[in-house]
This record gives sequence, C-alpha cells and structure tokens, in this order.
Amino acid sequence: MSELKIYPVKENIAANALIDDAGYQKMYEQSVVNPEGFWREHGQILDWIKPYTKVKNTSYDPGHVDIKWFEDGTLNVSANCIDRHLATKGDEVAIIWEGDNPEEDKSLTYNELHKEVCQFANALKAQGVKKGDVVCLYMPMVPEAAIAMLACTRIGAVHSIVFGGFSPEALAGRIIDSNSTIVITSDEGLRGGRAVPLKQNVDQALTNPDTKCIEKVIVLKRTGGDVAWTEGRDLWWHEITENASEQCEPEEMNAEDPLFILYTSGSTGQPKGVLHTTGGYLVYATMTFKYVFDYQPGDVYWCTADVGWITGHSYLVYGPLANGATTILFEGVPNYPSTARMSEVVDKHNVSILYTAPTAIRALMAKGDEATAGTSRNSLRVMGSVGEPINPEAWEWYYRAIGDEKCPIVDTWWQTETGGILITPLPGATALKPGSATRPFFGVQPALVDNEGQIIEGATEGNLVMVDSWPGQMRTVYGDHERFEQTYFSTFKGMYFTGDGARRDEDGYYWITGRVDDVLNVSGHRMGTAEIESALVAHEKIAEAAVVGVPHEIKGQGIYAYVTLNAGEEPTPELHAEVKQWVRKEIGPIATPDVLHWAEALPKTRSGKIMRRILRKIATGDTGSLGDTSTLADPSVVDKLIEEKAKVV
Ligand code: 6R9
Repeated sequence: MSELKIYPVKENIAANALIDDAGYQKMYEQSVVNPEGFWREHGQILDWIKPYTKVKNTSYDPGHVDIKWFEDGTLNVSANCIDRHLATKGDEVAIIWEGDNPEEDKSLTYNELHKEVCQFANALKAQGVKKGDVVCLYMPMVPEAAIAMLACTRIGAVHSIVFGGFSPEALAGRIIDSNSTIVITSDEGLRGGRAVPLKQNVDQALTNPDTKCIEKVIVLKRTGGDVAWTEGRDLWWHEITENASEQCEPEEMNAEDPLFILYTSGSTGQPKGVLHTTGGYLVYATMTFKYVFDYQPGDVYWCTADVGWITGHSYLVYGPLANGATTILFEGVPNYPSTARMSEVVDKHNVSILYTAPTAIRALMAKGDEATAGTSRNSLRVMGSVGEPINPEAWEWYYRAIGDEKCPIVDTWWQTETGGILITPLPGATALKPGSATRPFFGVQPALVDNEGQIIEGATEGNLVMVDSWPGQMRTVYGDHERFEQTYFSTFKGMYFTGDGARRDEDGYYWITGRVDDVLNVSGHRMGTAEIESALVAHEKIAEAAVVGVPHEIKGQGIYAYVTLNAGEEPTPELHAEVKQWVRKEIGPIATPDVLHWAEALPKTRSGKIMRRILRKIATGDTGSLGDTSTLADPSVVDKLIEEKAKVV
C-alpha cells in the first residue's frame, strides 16, 4: 500500500473560501444538535412563495417510514433556478454548451434561458401536459435537455430522464413503470464523433404494446439525420415552440410535490424509480453545491456528468442554476477528438471548478502527458470526484497533472437516493487524504454498523448507514412504498442503509470501500447483477447465468458473467459475440460483459442458492482461499469452474 499522505488546507484557499475548518466544526455541530433550527434557517437559501412553518417531519420506523421536509411551504423550482436571478444577473451566462465538435459551442444568459424555458413550458401545456403528469426525457447533452427539465418544473410536471445510452427495451421499461405521457428526444445524439439513433430507439421502444400511455413524442432537431415519423404522435420541438408565448407563470408547488423520478439499480429485481420532491431536494442541492465547491460569483463550473444520472440533475442543472452560477454542459467525451480535450475545454472556457469521475481520470492518467498537452489549466481552483471510490494513485495524478498541486480535490460520496452529496471535504475546511471522502456534510449523520445492526464506534469498518434524515433524501420508490422500506430500512431497523461499506479512521474520516450488496459500479454506472443475469437468461440458448464484479484498471469494476448453456448448445466464438451483443440490446452498451465464462454448472447450496462468494474468487483467480465448500450440493463444480477459467477469453 502506498504511504498515507495528508494534504493540509492551503492557507490562501482557507482565507478566500466560504468556510474554514472552525466554521465547518461550528456549523456541523449546530446542524446535528438542532436539525430543526439549522434547516429552518438554511431553507432560506431558496425563494419560497408561501414560507414553511414546519421544517422536519421524518420517521425511519419500520412499517411507517415517512419523510417530509418544509411540508407546508410552496415554491417553484424553475423560478428559483431562473427568475430570481433576472434582476441582478439577467445578462450573465447561465449555460455554456460545448459541442462534441470543438468548433461548436454557444451560451445562454439567464434572460435567454428564461425565454426558452417559458416557451417550451407553454408548448408542453398546449400538448395537454398538466401538473403531476410524468414526462420522459431521452435526450443528448444539449441545452434543450436542461430547458426541458426546467420547463417541466415550471408547470409542475414530473420528469423522468432516461440516459441516452440505454437500449429501447430499457427505455420502454421505464416509460411503462412511470406511466409517462410524453417522450422528449432528438433525431440523433452525437458523442465522440458518432451519431446515436435516439429517435429510432424511441420508435422501437414504443412498439411495446404496454407503452400506450405515451400520447406524444417531441423531437428536437440536433443532427438533421433522417428519422421515421408517426403523424399525429410525433412533433418537432422547433415547430411547437416557435409561436409559444415567452411568458409562463410558474406553478405554485408544495414542497412535497414530486419533482422527478430517476431509475437506479439495486441488488434485486428491475431498476427502481427513485422519487425526489420539490422543496427539500432543491434546498439540499443548492446548499451542497455552494459549500462543497466553494462556489463564488464569477466561477465557471463544469460537471462532466450526463443529465441522465443523478449528478447531472443535482450538480449540472439544479444546484448550479439555483445558485445563479455559470454551468457548462458538454456534449462529448473527455478524450475526443484529442486526448487533451478535457484540459482544452478547461482552458477554453476558463473553468474554475471541475467535477468529474474516477473512471475518466484513470483513462486520462493512462495516457500520461498527452492528457494535458498544450494546456495550462490555470483557471482551476477546486476539483471534484464522484461516482466510485477514487484510488489514491488516480487521486494523486488528478491533483498533480490536472490541478498542478494548487486545487483541493473534493471526493464526494453520495447516491441517486440521497439527492445530494453526503460525505465530502470542503475546499477551505478539510485536510485531504487521497482516497477518503472525509467528513459528513451539514445535517448528515453517518454511522457504521456490524452485520447485526449494532452501531460500532471509533476507528473501525462496517456497513454505512444514516441514522437520521436530510432534506435531499428520496421519499419513496415510485409506486411502491413497500419496496422503499424493504430496500433501505429493513436491513438495519430504524436506519437508512446505503448499500456501501466504509472504514472510519482515527480522525473520523470515512473511506468508502464499495458496495456490500450485489450492485456493480462499472465506470461509475450502477448496475444490479440481477438485471444483467435476467438479460442473459432471456437469451434462448442460455439456461442459467451468474454475474460478479472483478477489478478493472480503468472502469473500476468489470463485468464477469458465468453462463450455462441449454443442453445441446455448444459454446462457439459466434455465440460468444452474440451473447455480448444481446446484453447490449437488452440493457445498453454499459452492461456488456467484459468476460464470458462458459460454465458447465454453477456452485449452489443444497437449497439452490448460487454461492457468489466462490464465483467472485474464481473470477479474480483467488482460488487459494475458497473457504468452506462443503455446503455445496456438488463440490466438484468448483474444480470444473477453475479448469474452465483457463479457457476464458
Ligand atoms: C452520485 C452517484 C451511488 C454509488 C454509491 C457508491 C458509489 C459514489 C462515491 C462512491 C466512493 C465516492 N459512489 N460516489 N464511492 N466514493 N466519492 O454516483 O450516484 O449512481 O446512485 O451511485 O456509487 O457505491 O453507493 P449513484
């Protein structure tokens, strides 16, 4: 293991930051001693139409999990992200769009954003979209993605964004589960020089007879590529907005009205619709954005996440815009057309805050100096990381090569479910240890518990839970509150279970060790092993499948799939390619197995449970310590698997 380094807060940074260590200690203390008073005060970070009188009303009690914040207040999200800035910052840039092609970019001021959002909101209304309706977005990374999100919030519609890399089948599943009435998409997307057939995927998704809930498909012209057209259903974005009014009164929403649904993977079953509501979510996204990135007027902020993930919701759109910041929306990928693209974009737009993911950092690190060639990155002040544990080597490289040892790195731990960042350094307050997400944000009360659910104190390792609620917490699984309770509150009664394991050191710093459940994290994308397994067994030649994660140098984790074929089927190279293609089609390219292991049989207990512990060890070649295999129905399966492993390509 590399020597443990500590990077104290630099004096010049602490002096100019919003908050220093003493400030953090004081505010944190207040936030946990008196959460009610703390959030009563800090809820004021937003403009409320009707001020709240109630602040916190939350229960983690088994059978009665109920989470409400600011429940009698009313507000509108788009008014907080746009209208309230117009008087002072109308002509300042809200969104800088950087195209996939480095020659394409544009910016939108807050005034322009206001106009576009109002027009599109009116267009949605004209199509019959009402408060509470669910609108599905399947969009590329263009300003219209943010415009569509904000337009939904303006009229009280609930958006459900599906990442543009998901397959038609995955899209259909999410449309059906959320009962969406409209899909907003574009002719094609553009990433890394390649067109993505978004409209064609929507057409295919809508051939599923259960998607009848969809009444209209709104299509943005992005590339001008050919698309099929269904008269009466399909509408061009530019046609329905061209004569729409530039004024649209924001709908008065209750703090607990639904804001959006976002699907995420868990350890069992199909992805869950995580539901976030209006007031608490926005208070939390706004406040965390401000303090975690030490946002100050004049900053140019760039988050490289796609709007299809929670990071794209909270820290590309809502958090930055609610703070009146300038946020960059990037259509492309960090290494196209040149390896130094990310650094070039930083220089081009004078980015002062950069928020990206370990998988991107590792991919660039592998290219060494090429990743920064010809750039200065002098404008950078704060850098962030999110999505998976960042290994100390990647942290050090990010710090040195990208940040020139000048910028604190905020390693932010959080989840789709948490709405915003829960464990993180603050740039002016926290001494950094590479690989540690460090300390809880205000109002966040993490704890470690053993497998029996007993809280364990001091420097130790265990399951990471939260003992009390924070405003950005998800409220329910859309349409299935029982699943919400079951998934997050039943493992350790009376606590929110994150699904992650963590270590806490003698300074009280948290080190996230990764998922302790059957959830994989591949390039920062969450996937349930169960999801990939069910896609595999849906193939006509496959009898059984088991998926485990294996360490992967760039992606963090790779997907290792054990596949048992039906009797009479032969494992050929053609079938190998076909099965990989099949998973891409069923879920999307991000779920493609890295390794297929043709297994004659899987190791099972006498009650028929697959022993994943053994499969994980065989996949990583750690066969010296397989542990007790005597409970297996047929222990000889193990030797067979080890033998087969030698033939795996
Ligand atoms: C925001 C986001 C959540 C899971 C989470 C954990 C992992 C995220 C991390 C991290 C270590 C960090 N994770 N950030 N692990 N250090 N800084 O990524 O949400 O897609 O729901 O994933 O990602 O395992 O439980 P989501």
